[in-house]
Amino acid sequence: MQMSFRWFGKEDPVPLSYIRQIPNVKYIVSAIYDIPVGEVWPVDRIMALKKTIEQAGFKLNVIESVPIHEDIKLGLPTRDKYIDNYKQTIHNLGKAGIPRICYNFMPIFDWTRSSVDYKLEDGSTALMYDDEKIRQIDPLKGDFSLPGWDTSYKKEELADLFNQYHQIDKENLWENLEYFIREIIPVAEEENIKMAIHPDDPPWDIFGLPRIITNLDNLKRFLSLYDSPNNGICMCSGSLAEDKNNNFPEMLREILKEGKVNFVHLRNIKLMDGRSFKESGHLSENGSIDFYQVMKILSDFNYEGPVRPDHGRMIWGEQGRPGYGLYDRALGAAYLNGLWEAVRKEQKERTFS
Ligand SMILES: [Mn+2]
Repeated sequence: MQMSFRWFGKEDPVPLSYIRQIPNVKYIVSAIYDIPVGEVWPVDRIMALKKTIEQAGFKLNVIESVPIHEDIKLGLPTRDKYIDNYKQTIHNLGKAGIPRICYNFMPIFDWTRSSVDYKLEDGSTALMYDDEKIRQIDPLKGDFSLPGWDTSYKKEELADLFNQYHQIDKENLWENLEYFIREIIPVAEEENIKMAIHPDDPPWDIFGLPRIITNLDNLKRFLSLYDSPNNGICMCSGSLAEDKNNNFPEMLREILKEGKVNFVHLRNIKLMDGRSFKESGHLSENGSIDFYQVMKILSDFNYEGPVRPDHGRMIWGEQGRPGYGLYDRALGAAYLNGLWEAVRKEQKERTFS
């Protein structure tokens, strides 16, 4: 298992030198954030990022994310140009020796929450999703902006995108995803890069926009689009467990069985009434996911790929990027390290007794 940590580049308030002091973290997950969606990532920019990370004592093991242009998701005639660009970016990442790419296929919006500073009982703050509040929001009216939204859209552009998505149902989105996957996975194979699709967060339709990477059946359907070790999944515990019907440890086992887990995100969430949930510390008893089970399953399958502690709470007065402060993610890493050591030693004892 490669214990990794997400870093947002030189703008990140958390420096690499601090991350270096978290036990067992030897890998960095990062991206180039100032290249417009759909443009090719130049080799020299990738090499510069890699060099910065290696000079700080890490390996760059996952690019999260290379975002996908809306024209690809919408299946517009212009998609081929953007798919060509995406292929070139995969080639360039391959030239730089990057082994994995994470991406998602959510229309318009990335992760969605109603609050980024919801107060938990212990005085820390966390991201939270209040289903009632989200239902009341019309993203085309008012000045609402939620974390995770691409703020580069003007209102008219957003309205235009919504109109285009009104013509798209889930099956159309599947077709567009399949078209994309059939084009890019052969390139990923050629470059020896493992692709990992991130599940939709939350795993249901938002603002009438279709979402399809949501549950075990859909993960399996996704894998059937193109059977290759290079076409895999980022098993994000928090995103998938937000749906009460999803049993994350069970889903993880199923996808590991198929050998298609290419990345793992580990964070806990606490389910609330209806579809609401709040994010919590990583400890199993603080949330709704049993991380002992999760780590045991990863160990049973001798998972050797990357994992990272996902969103943390804001604790000890830290100011920073919501979900991506240093302290609670470091606690998460330490906790996951402890579970990992225990399950590995248990497994060895079982093998030799
Ligand atoms: Mn995630």
